[in-house]
Amino acid sequence: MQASLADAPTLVWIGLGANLGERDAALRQAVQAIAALPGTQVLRVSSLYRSAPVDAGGPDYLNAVAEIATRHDAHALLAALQAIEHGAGRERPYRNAPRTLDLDILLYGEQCITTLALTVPHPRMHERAFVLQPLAELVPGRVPPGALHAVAAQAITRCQDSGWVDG
Ligand code: A4P
Ligand code: MG
Repeated sequence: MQASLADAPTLVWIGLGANLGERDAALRQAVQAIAALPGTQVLRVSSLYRSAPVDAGGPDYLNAVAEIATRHDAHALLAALQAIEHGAGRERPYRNAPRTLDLDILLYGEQCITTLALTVPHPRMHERAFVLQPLAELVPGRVPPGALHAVAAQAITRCQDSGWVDG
């Protein structure tokens, strides 16, 4: 694992979501697990947001966005995030099923990536207030003008500052 790490870190934004189980605890543990990845530092985490499911059913979600610096390439990072999801009991009975933890790579530096396993920027992020609002808190410059207005009808409430990362 260590040998595959790049010399220089890349700034990455990760979307976190959960709508089953202890949602708050799952997101906090996920942030800790990301921070424990080799060559990876969690720089900032947005507030927590409570949001109605979009294109999905089940209970309300808790969502947040984490800003990290990582020396993992994007596919290695995806694999690491999927291992964290698995550790949180994530099951995939059908598309957009309720979940104990979802970790999506929203932005990986300035890169555009299209492979079978990975599309970055995340292909649906600009349709979703639960991504755009926490992302805009951290990096307003990465949210296109008018994008927040376009999703204003989606039900979402800012809960609190996460207080998960010092600074
Ligand atoms: N994949 C491709 N690109 C990416 C990427 N940038 N980041 C592939 C992460 N994964 C990416 O994902 C399916 C496959 O997408 C992965 O194997 C990976 O190779 P998944 O997490 O297994 O399945 P999913 O969760 O059904 O897909 P995804 O893309 O996470 O779903 P969405 O479109 O993000 O929607 N409503 C609210 N309020 N809050 C939510 O968090 N989430 C969803 C999930 C729907 N509605 C929601 C929320
Ligand atoms: Mg996902």
